[in-house]
Amino acid sequence: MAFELPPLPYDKNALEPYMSAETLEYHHDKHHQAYVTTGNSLLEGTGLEGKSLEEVVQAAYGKADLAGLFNNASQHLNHTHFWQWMKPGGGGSIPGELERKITEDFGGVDAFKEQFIQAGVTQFGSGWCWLIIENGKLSVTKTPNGESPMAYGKTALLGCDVWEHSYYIDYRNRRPDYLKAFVDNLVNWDYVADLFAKAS
Ligand code: MN3
Repeated sequence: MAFELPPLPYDKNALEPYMSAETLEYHHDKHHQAYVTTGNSLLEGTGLEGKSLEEVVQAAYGKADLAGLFNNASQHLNHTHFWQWMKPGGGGSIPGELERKITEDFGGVDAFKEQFIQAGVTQFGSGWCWLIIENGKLSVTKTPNGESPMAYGKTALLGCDVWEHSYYIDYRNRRPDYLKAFVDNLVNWDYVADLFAKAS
């Protein structure tokens, strides 16, 4: 099955002022589209054409001859979630069961937010920061470039893209400000809670 660019689940200006329509024009219409287009051309002839996106990502991970396919397919998977990890009027209250689990595993919502932002700030160069669940426990991690915990079968509940293309138009070099706006004003906690429920 060929990769396809999913439509944004909201209007391009719906995340303003925290993420501009211009950022989404570049990030969704050009960057994500490029991962889809390049991924499709690199998928051809690999024998992985009939697999799901997740299966392609996991099959290509760590294989030198499939590195290009991995980068593009993994970024396609990451971004497909990323658009849903945000919503207009996001941030705010966290569904009860997830909030309790965050408090249990991090000591509080603010402590989680601090760790998540810190992971994004300290990811040197391009990459992502993540909230994952493993063996019933939540933790924060970060990955370089197009890699994600999903590449090695872990469950990502929330991820934030810290490639410069994600924030440079709106925040220039101020990655910490972008991450703070993401956790305080953009996160779609209902989507995170759905993923949490499926993983529990
Ligand atoms: Mn990106």
